[in-house]
Amino acid sequence: MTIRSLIASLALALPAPALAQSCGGSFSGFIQGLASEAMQRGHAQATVQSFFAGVAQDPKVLEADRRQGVFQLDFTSFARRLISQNRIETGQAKARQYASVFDTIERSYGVPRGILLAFWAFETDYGGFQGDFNTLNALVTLSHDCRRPELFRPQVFAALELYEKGDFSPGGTTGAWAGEIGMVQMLPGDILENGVDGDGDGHVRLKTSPPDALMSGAKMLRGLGWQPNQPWLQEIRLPAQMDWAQTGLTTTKGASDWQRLGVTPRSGQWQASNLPGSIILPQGRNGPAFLAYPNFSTLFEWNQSFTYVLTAAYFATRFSGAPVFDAGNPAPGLSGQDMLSLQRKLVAMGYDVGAVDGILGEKTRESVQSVQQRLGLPADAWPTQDLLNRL
Ligand SMILES: [Ca+2]
Repeated sequence: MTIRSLIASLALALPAPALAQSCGGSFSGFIQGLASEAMQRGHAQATVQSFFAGVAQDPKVLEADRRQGVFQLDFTSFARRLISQNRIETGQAKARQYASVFDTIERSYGVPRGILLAFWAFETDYGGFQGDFNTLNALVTLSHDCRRPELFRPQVFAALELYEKGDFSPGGTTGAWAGEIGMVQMLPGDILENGVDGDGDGHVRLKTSPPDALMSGAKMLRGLGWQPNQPWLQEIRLPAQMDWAQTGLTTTKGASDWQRLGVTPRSGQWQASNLPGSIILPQGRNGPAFLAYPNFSTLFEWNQSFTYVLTAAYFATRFSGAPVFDAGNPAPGLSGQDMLSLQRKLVAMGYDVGAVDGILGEKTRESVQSVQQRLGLPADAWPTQDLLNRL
């Protein structure tokens, strides 16, 4: 999980006392500030002291944070890297092994097993690689760092609450560099709010208990707006010509309206005739094509990356029998450097591309689509070298 869920979990944070020192300064002074705030929040001094006793800055966490977002694969390459027959078979075996857990989840939260298997696979390879960063050190390091302390500081206090419940070890809890813990990589604040003791041992153990991790992840997705018994993604076939400006997440239509425009399911029937759907063309009009239903957008609460979310959503469909996607014959994408130049040109023209980061995210896609329209090009939101040359 990334920043989006951090932002979401901010809303859960206790009303904080005025923050004397919100970031930076000497590390030991910073820890003293955290400790006194914890005591103002009502935590016992002895608890606070033992919680922060061994905390240390972790320079590797800062390195990982600075490395983020400099590289992105297109959907087809990313999907081929993350999805293998072996990974699908392992997921199917997990689905059998934990069938009763998944049945309970589907009854209680309406989140299908494929979605959870996809996140379990992508986040930690089904629990195999959960990260070995000390979680408290990671959270405190990122709170002390002045890049976005407001996102991480509440997570330190959430970890303290988990510690009081016996579900966090300052010296022993490890996970991802940004503080996510366990099989599906949840942040302390999300664990506090959504942690479920799925195996009934009295604790929420997201690192070692698949039932705990899967149920907690499902509860979180349900809370983020997942709608039970609704599809999330379906592969489609496109007509040779259509108004490409109608593709993208901002345009929604019912299946019959899409059908009238010549759009059809790649196989079988429409999964929902009564739900609004958006056409997603991750690599333009000659590449893969999907219809995204409302549940698809919920997945962005888990991870902000368009390619990650689409790949996870597609992988999830494989567990309900979807075939290997048709990769088509898309125009080659831009390199990271060219994507940066494109974004800078778009910004200079007055477009909002979000962060100028060399990544084709949702806002950059929307800007590309609109500049394509302005130039009279097929507005499929897929930037090519030709488009870059014209700007
Ligand atoms: Ca448990």
